[in-house]
Amino acid sequence: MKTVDSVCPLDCPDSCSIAVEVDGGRVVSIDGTPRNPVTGSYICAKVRRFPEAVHGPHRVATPLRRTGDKGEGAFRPVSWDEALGEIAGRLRQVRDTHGGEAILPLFYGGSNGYLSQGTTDARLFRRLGASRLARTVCSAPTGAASSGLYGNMAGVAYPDYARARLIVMWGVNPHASGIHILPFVQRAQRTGAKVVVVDPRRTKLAARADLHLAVRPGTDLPVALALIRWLFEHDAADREFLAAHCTGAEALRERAAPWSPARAAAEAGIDAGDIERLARWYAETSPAVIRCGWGLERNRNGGSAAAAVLALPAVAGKFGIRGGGYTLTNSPVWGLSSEPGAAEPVPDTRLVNMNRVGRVLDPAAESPVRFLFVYNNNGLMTLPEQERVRRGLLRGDLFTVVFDSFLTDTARYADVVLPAATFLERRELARGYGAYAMQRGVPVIPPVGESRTNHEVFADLCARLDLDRPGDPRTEEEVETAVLGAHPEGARYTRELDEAGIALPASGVAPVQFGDIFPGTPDGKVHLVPGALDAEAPLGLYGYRGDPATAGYPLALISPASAKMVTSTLGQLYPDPWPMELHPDDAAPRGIVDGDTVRVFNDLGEVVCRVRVTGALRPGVASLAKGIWSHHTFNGRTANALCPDTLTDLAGGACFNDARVQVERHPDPPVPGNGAAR
Ligand SMILES: Nc1nc2c(c(=O)[nH]1)N[C@H]1C(S)=C(S)[C@@H](COP(=O)(O)OP(=O)(O)OC[C@H]3O[C@@H](n4cnc5c(=O)[nH]c(N)nc54)[C@H](O)[C@@H]3O)O[C@H]1N2
Ligand SMILES: Nc1nc2c(c(=O)[nH]1)N[C@H]1C(S)=C(S)[C@@H](COP(=O)(O)OP(=O)(O)OC[C@H]3O[C@@H](n4cnc5c(=O)[nH]c(N)nc54)[C@H](O)[C@@H]3O)O[C@H]1N2
Ligand SMILES: [Mo]
Repeated sequence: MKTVDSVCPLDCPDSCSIAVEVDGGRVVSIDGTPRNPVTGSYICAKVRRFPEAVHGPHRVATPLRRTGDKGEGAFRPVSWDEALGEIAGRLRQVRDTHGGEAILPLFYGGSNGYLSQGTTDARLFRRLGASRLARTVCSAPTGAASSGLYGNMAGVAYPDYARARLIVMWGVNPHASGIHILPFVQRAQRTGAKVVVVDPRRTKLAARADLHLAVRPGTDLPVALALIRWLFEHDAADREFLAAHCTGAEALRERAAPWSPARAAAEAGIDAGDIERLARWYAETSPAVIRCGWGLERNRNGGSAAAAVLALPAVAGKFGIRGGGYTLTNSPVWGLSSEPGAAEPVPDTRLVNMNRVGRVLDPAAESPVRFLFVYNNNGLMTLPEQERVRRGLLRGDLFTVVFDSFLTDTARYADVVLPAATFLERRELARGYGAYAMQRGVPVIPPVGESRTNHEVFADLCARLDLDRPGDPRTEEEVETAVLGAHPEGARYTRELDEAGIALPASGVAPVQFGDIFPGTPDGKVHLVPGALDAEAPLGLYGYRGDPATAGYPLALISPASAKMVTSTLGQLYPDPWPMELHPDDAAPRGIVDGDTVRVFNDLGEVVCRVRVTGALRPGVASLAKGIWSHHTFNGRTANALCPDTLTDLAGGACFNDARVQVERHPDPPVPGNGAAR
C-alpha cells in the first residue's frame, strides 16, 4: 500500500490536489490533500468514486473492432498494431480520395490538462490537413464577453468571498459544479453578508439565500440591464470610475434605458421589486462580488447576458477593494497554452463549429465528414441535436474512431474503439479555472489493461503516416517542456512544480481587481460596448432576443450539471433511471404525478423518462441533467435530443437551454426496472 500525490484534472473550476491510495497496481481510494490550499483536504463525492470507474466493467481494456451494427456495441478485441494499422490506412485513404477536410477530430475537455489535448493530437490532424474544430460547446460566449470587456482580467479568489458583504451567484450552482467556493460564501453569510442567487431552480444555495431571482432561462440580459439602468437613474453609477477606467459607458446606459425593472421583470417572470431590491443592495454594499457561472450563457442571449452581468461592477464602482469585483474563469491568468506542444502551425482548413457537428455528419452535407476521430469527448450525449448526430454516426460510409477509457454511448457507434489511460495512469499538467493553482499529475498506477495515453496514440499515428518531423516532442515530458518553455514564467513554473508539485501565478493567489491587477485590454480600460462584439451580435451587443417557446412547446427544458457526474463522466456508476424535474403547476394540468413515466418532445426528438414533481424549480421550466447516459432514460435519448443547434449571440456557443418542449404522461409506460432501450 502506498499513497501518491497528484491532481484531479477533470472539468471543474477547483482542480483539487489529491492523495491516491494504491495497492498492488490498483487504486483503492482518492482523497483531498492540502497541497492546493483552496481545495484543502476534502474532494467531491463523485471523484471519490473514480476508482470504481478505473477498475470497473465499463473500462475499455484493449482496442476493439466493431462486429455488430453501429450503435449495438458489439466488438471483438484486436491488437494495437491491427487497430492503428487500420486507422492509419483509412486516414490515408480518406485524405487521398476526399481531401484532408473529410477528416474531423472531435474533442473537448476530457481531462482538461495542457498535455492531453491540442498537442500531439493537433500535430497529427494539422499535418493531415483535417477540418478544424471550433470548441464552442461551453464557455465560448462568457469567454468572448470577458475578454471583450476586460481582456481576461483575473477574478476574485474564492477565499476573498469571505470578505464580501454582498455575494451574487449568477447562473452558477457550486454545490454541484465546484464545491470549494462554498465555505467562503458560508463564512461571509455567517458574518452577516447577503447572498443573492439568480437561477431558474431553487438550488441549495438559493434556498439559503437572502434573495432568489428565479428567472426564466435566457432572461438574464434584461434583468442585468434593468440593474444598470437603475444604477444610472439613482445616481449610483460611479461616474468617476467610468470616466477614468471605461469606454462605452454612455452607450451602455442608452442600451439599458429601455429596461425598466417592471419590463425586465415581466420578461424574466419575477417581481420588479426584487430587481429593485438587488439594485439597492448592490449600490449600497461593499465589498460586493459577482460569481458569474455558465448557466446564463447557454441560450440565444448568452454572450450579451454575460457582458451585462460583468459590466455591473464597473458601473457601480465595485472594484479596488479586496472581496469586490467579479469572478468568471481564471484560466487565462496562466498565459499558458498547449499550442507549443503541437509544434505545427494552424492550417487554413475548414472550421467546424462543434455545436453543429450533426450538420457535417449529415450525408446531404456539401462535403460530409468521412472520418470522425473522437477523443476527450462523448459527443453523442453532449452535443446539440442528438438525433442528427446519431443519424450521422449510423452512416455506412463514415469511419468512426472513439478513443476513451470507458465504453461510452458514443463509443458504441465506433468502428474502432481505443483504450485511453485515465489521468491516474499518465502525466498531466492541470490548472483549475476557479482556484489559482497549477499542478502536475503523475502516473499513479500503470495503464489499466492495454490503455495508452493520448500522446502515445497520436505520436504512433504520426509515425505510421510519415508525418513525423525532426524536433517534434517525443514524450509527454518533452510536450510539457515545450508548453512551459514557451512561457516567460515557464522556468519558475517548472521549478515550483518540481519542488512542490504546484505552481502559482505571477498575479498571486488573491489579486485585487483594480488594486494590483488591471484589464488585459490593449489600453488597459474596461470596454463596456466593445466594437467587435457589437458588430458580431445579431441585434448588436445587449440586443435581446425573446423566448423561443411556442404554443405547442411552451416549457423550457434546461440541462444543468449534476453532482454525480462531470458532464457524462462517471455516468456508468449510476444504473437507475434519471428523473426529469417538473413543477407541480406544470404536472397537475397534464395529469402527471411524481414517479410517472413521461414523454418529453419537440420537433427534434423525444425522451421517455421518469419524472420527479418538485417545487425546486420555477413553473414553466423542466430540468434533466446534462451528461446522462442512454441507460438513464427509457428510450435511450437525453436532453440533447431536444436541444437545437442554434447559436448564441456571441462566439457561436451552444443554446442547450433554449430547448422548448411539451411533456405528457406516457400512455404505455415501460416496466420499471426493465432497463433502457437503446
Ligand atoms: N459535479 C459537476 N461539476 C461540474 C460539471 C458537472 O457536470 N458536474 N461540469 C463542469 C463544467 S463542464 C462546467 S462548464 C461547469 C458549469 O458550472 P455551472 O455554471 O455551475 O453549471 P450549470 O449547471 O451549467 O449552470 C448553473 C446553474 O445555472 C442555472 N441556469 C440554467 N439556465 C439559466 C439561465 O438562463 N439563467 C440563469 N441565471 N441560470 C440558469 C441552472 O439551473 C444551474 O443551477 O461546471 C463544471 N463542474
Ligand atoms: N444538454 C446539455 N449538454 C451539454 C451541456 C449542457 O449544459 N446541456 N453542457 C456542455 C458542457 S458545459 C460541456 S463542457 C460539454 C462536455 O462534453 P464532453 O466533452 O463530451 O465531456 P464528458 O461527457 O465529460 O466526456 C469526456 C470524455 O472524455 C474521456 N476522457 C477523459 N480523459 C481522457 C483522456 O485523457 N484521453 C481520452 N482519449 N479520453 C479521455 C472521458 O472518459 C469521457 O468519456 O458538454 C456539453 N453538453
Ligand atoms: Mo463545460
